[in-house]
Amino acid sequence: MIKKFSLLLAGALVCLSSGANAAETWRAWNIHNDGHPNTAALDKFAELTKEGTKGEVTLEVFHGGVLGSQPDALEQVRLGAIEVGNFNLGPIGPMVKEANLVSLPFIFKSVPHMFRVLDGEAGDIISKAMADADLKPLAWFDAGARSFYTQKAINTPADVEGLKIRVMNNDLYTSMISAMGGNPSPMAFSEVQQALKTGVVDGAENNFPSYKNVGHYEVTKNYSLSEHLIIPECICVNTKKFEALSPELQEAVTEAAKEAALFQRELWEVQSAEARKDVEAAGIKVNEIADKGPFQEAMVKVYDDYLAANPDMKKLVETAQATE
Ligand code: BDP
Repeated sequence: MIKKFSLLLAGALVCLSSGANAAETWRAWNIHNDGHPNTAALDKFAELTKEGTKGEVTLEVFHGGVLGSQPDALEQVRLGAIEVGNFNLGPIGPMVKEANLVSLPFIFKSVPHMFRVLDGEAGDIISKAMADADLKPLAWFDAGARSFYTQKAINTPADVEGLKIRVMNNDLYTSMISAMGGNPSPMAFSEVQQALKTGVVDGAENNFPSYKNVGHYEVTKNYSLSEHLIIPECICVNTKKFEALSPELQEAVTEAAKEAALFQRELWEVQSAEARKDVEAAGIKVNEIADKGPFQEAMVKVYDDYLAANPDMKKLVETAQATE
């Protein structure tokens, strides 16, 4: 009897350590609420993962940032306390140097250009560096372009002078605002609306869906189309958790992520146009900037300082710039 029991126990241990049949439940972090394209895309990712892995991997998605701020959630995924998240590459830059490429203002000519860079050599280098840092990207989401919103319209870099502008956590963004004479204020996304309302900051910058979805448009009157940052987002997973899956399950989860990303990109196109219309209907003035040249010129110092401090990033920057 004892022998039989120990054999059974040994068998169970082998099974557990190989991970063979152990069904997994992964926690997924999302900062956005209902009505944002990424929320729908993450629900889709969960559905496709369950289907593709035949229930071997189940995702429990936590929307609305309830598992913490983005920098905290990134640390949690790196530690494996949360398995997966939809992250913006902006706050990843301070953790993974290569990912900072995308946070250089005006590095991409357009969203399609950004995807071409990510699909090429530069994208491979960024993906590998992120995976080495336990943030393996499985697919890329569209996050449009970020523009400034403030009480008065912004047409030139001089209009930013003296304004306190909220930015995401990344020194490149503080340099970007300082280069225009503004006062950068790094702050968690969840605090921005209150900060705008109480005048702690004079403005912020984001894409239309985020501007609308969390009510920032209720407390700022002008959205000026500077489009200074085009930052991709990822479905990123803790590398060790991912690699502990069988090759078949890895493939199924990757497929689910890629399909969810295609779904997200379609949704993004429709819903960001809708978000723009909605805020305009609510009285927001969307201000076209006739000439973005002066903004780009103001960023020369940001590039110079950045490359002087990070000479090893020069090649990656050149690769992105040379991508058609
Ligand atoms: C949104 C991103 C989100 C960021 C947020 C921000 O989707 O990941 O946290 O901007 O500005 O567009 O913090």
